[in-house]
Amino acid sequence: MAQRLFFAIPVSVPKQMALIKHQAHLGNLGHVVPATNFHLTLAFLGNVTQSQQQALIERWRDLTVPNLHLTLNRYLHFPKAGVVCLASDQVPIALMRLAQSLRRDAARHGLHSHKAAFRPHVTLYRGVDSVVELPQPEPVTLEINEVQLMASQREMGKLTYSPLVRWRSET
Ligand code: 3AM
Repeated sequence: MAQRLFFAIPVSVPKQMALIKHQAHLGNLGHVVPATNFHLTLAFLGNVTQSQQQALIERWRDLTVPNLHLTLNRYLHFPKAGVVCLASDQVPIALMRLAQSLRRDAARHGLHSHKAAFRPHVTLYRGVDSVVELPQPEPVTLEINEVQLMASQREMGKLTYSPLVRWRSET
């Protein structure tokens, strides 16, 4: 059976708390993403079969995770996706390279092919139809030291994410 997979960076509990404060500050813009679902997507892979998944994990067995900080410093509304996120406008080169490598590998192996450039963000709301004006946010700095291969499932309308594999940075 195929699973919907993506590579993501997890958000620590203290940073989840900081992001909840942003949701409280912004109010009722759309469906509030629960804190346990906060993540920063590096590469969306789409539906992946068991054999594709095994091959993918084997190819990325030695994935090197950079150890760095990323400051999320602006709200973004992606109208097509109907989401509001806290995003970063300065992407560390090591993070950009990692996202690009994962995305290139996915496209090369018949998985999802991203058209838009990597723009690091954490989604705070889904189902946002229209946004008038978003204020300047209080920045949130994430510690990046882990990458997860996540499975996304929708059960009775509820979206849940489960980590299948975790890679941690060495330092
Ligand atoms: O919440 P974010 O944006 O970090 O947007 C989806 C979500 O990331 C993205 O994959 C993550 C887990 O679902 N995603 C879903 N469908 C997508 C698509 N067709 C997609 N990204 C690009 N293209």
